[in-house]
Amino acid sequence: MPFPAELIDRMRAASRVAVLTGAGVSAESGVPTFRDAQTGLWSQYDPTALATPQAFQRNPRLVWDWYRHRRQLVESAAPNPAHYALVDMEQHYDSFTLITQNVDGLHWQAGSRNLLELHGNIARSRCFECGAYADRWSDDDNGPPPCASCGGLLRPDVVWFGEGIPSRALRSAVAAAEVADVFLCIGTSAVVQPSASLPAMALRGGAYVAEVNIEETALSVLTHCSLRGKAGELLPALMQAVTGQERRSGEVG
Ligand code: BV8
Ligand code: ZN
Repeated sequence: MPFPAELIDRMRAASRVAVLTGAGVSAESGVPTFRDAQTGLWSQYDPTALATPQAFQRNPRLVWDWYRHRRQLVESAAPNPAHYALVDMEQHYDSFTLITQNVDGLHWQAGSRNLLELHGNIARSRCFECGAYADRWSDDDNGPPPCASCGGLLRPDVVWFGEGIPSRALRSAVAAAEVADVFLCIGTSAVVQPSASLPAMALRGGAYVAEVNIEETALSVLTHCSLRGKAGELLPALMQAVTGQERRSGEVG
């Protein structure tokens, strides 16, 4: 695919690159995006209504089981060429920050390390009462397991709607966006705040802002260029156009 010359020039000249990813970057790994119609039992629920502390307090077992279902989906998923192209990008630039809204852990699994997980990670759980982390728990059918420290209920270590983003991660994400030479928005509907404000911060900081998405989003009009297509296809092609090297797909590091 021919990329806009200015995108290639800006990416070749850049020393600081920041990337914001959303659920679309994991779609080709078979992980349903947050707004994809939920399947089976979960099709009757609005995810934004389930991903709240109120929903957990009202029905801890329902919310826990929803995350158990999503954890199982993620456990059978593997990083796709989009994740690996972002690992290449991290190794190509002196200063690279990957900011993700995803909670599936696939960026880390692919080999990304300068990674900010703004919304947490469903592979981890912590106590709803005392906040103590649990690195393992009984994964049976009895709803949220008890906290080993205080007996409270375990919850997924994700940021729910109405909860604050971890402040250190958010500060680092804002700092990276404000100084970026190039800011890429990959596979996000750019609806959820405060993540959705990062591209505008990058623009204000003078960054060249580009988007990769299969459809137009609220962000598209803000960007210098909005590439229509799948992240798993466009990102490897973009990195090849910028560096002239082809990645052997699936190789980490
Ligand atoms: C906070 C974890 C304050 C849980 C998630 C200001 C204005 C308006 C609203 C607010 C505001 N400030 C706060 C709010 C409220 C709220 C909010 O933004 N609501 C929205 C619905 C309007 N924000 C919050 O509550 C945040 N907290 O600000 O609190 C505060 C401050 C201090 C102290 C206390 C409180 C917390 C937000 C975090 C919520 N948690 N996830 C879980 O996952 O279960 S967000 C969740 O939704 C996901 O993590 C994800 O980030 C988000 C969905 O967005 P996307 O990732 O973009 O996914 P989506 O499905 O929408 O889109 C996928 C895209 O991919 C599509 O565009 C599609 O076209 C594209 N695509 C698909 N396939 C491909 C592709 N693209 C490329 N290739 C493909 N193959
Ligand atoms: Zn506890």
